[in-house]
Order: sequence, then C-alpha cells, then structure tokens
Amino acid sequence: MHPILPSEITSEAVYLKRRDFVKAAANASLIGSIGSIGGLATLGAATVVPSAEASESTSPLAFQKTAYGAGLTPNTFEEITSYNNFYEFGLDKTDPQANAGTLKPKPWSVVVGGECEQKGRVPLEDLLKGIPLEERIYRLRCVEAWSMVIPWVGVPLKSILSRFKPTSKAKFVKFTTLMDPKQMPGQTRAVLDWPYVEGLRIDEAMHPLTLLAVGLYGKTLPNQNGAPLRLVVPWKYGFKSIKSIVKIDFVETAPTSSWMQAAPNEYGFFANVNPTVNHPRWSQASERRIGSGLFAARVPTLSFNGYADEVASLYQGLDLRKYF
Ligand SMILES: Nc1nc2c(c(=O)[nH]1)N[C@H]1C(S)=C(S)[C@@H](COP(=O)(O)O)O[C@H]1N2
Ligand SMILES: [Mo]
Repeated sequence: MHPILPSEITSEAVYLKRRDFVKAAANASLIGSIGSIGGLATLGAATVVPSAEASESTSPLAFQKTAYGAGLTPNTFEEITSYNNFYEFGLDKTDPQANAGTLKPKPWSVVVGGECEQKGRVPLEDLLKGIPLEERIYRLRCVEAWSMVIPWVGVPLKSILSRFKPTSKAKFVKFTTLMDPKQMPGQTRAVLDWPYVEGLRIDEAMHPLTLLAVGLYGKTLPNQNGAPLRLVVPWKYGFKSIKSIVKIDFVETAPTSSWMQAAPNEYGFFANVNPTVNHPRWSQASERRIGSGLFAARVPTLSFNGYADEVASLYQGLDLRKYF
C-alpha cells in the first residue's frame, strides 16, 4: 500500500528476501542440531516452531473474558504473529516476525501532552494501573483487502484518556510510534515520513469499542504486533491501529496521518471500513480471510467491518463517500 515506485519495491523485496533466506538457513541448522541432540526424530523441518523472538518476549497476562466477539473464530497465534504490517521492520508480511527482535518493549513509557490538564511522561505500568485488562475478540480488516480475527487483551482507550483530563479544546487525539532506527531498522528507509502517526476524532477515541491493546491470546504483545502498546479500532482499516505508541497528544485540529501524508488520494483520515467505496487501485467489496486456504472464496466486507450498529451514529450527516 505504499507509494514508492514498483521498481524500488521489487529491489527492496529481493534484498530483504535474500536476508531472510540467510536467517532462515541459520535457524534451520540450529533447529536441526537441537533435534539431533535431543534425539527427537519427529522434530523435522515441517515442525512449527513459534518465532523465537516472539515467544521469548511474551508473558502471560491476567485478564477478564468479555462477550465481544462471541461467535467469531479467531485466527491462530501463528497466523496473527507471522503475517503482519509493520513497515518499521520491512515491507513483506513476514519481515516483522523476522526482524522485530531489535525492539525493546521494556521499560516503556508514554508522553501525554497537548490539550489536557495532566501532562507528562508516564511509565506503562502506571498508565495501566487499576484498569482491569479485558479480552476482546475483534475483526481486523486491512485496507489491502485481507482480514483476520484477533483475541486482543487491553483496556478501553477512554479509561486511559480520561485520566489526563482533556480540555474542551481537545477535538482530536494524535498517536505517535517510537522513532529509533536502531530498534526499528526500517526507519532508515524513506518508505514513510517517520515516525508513524495516526489520529482519531475525540468521540472515536472515547468510543467503548476503541481499545488500547497490550496483549493477544492472553499474553503480552509480540514485538511484530506492536509491543508493548498499540491502538485497535475495529471498524476502521488496519492502518489506523498504530503500533508501539510512545506519544499521545490531545489536539484541536485533525492530525495528518502518515498514510494521508504519503498518498492523500488513497488514504483518508476516517478510513472507516466501507465496502461501497473502492480503493483507487482495488475493490473493497470483499476480503481474503487469512488462514482460510489458498482457494477459499473471498468473504463480503461488512459496513464498518461489522460494527455499524455500534458506530454508524458517530458519522451521521457526514458524506462517507467524500470523507473516506
Ligand atoms: N507503527 C505502525 N503501526 C502500524 C503499521 C505500521 O506499519 N507501523 N501497519 C498498520 C497496518 S497497515 C495494519 S493492517 C495493522 C496490522 O496489525 P497486525 O500486524 O498486528 O495484524 O497495523 C497497523 N499499524
Ligand atoms: Mo493494513
């Protein structure tokens, strides 16, 4: 979905694949030697070994189950953690899992500022203190027309934001991802104008569906999914759900998100999932559900990604074909 020339994409993809291949070869020989030491003949190349980087850094969380997503079948942990968009670690879907080991999600703090009474840097533990973690199973619909179902663990964003006492001038909330090319090597390439920025209208940010996620499948977020803290806005295209957040600002005017800035004719501020408004380069009427198999039929995309009953009223009087 990025705006650089196809020729550049190809050369970068080839470069990254070559690097992945070297890594994969190294991993394969390591697994092979462990297998032979342990005498486990069944530990062949086809055995699914969860990403070392991901599984080593995740730890169990205490959380409450909720009714959100009852009836949805989640994707597997393996699918959710091996098919990602996180351009700070490369452009291919497998790059974040392969490369995000350099991200250090602990210790972590978030700087809160702008139009609010309580400002400052807050350690992540303090930010979450006293707010019970909930599990919510949500659909994720990427603007590229693939989708997943993910069992997030997190807190309603509203419960965090209200602690900072936003003023009446706080009409929007701006979110910023970590900027550190040492931890996020993709930031050395001018794919986007780093750091990654996203925004919500204040009523969207305060909506009960909007989640600040710290985990998935009952464990802390794997790095490739936006550790340690990421936004989840289930009725909007996935790019709104910004990862590895270090800054939250209450602002008076609509922030320009990274994707609006990169390609304003393709990506808008609202980015509500809408099967009747196509992307300039592809249809948004249907989607490919990850894990459903190579030859599975595409499934129809739902208005507001299936959350219309909860959120459609936020946009009354807005021409959703114009404000995409
Ligand atoms: N900082 C940052 N956040 C990001 C992205 C990114 O490249 N960088 N990609 C977005 C896109 S396009 C999608 S679809 C989702 C993917 O989330 P997942 O990899 O956890 O499924 O993250 C979003 N958040
Ligand atoms: Mo996406």
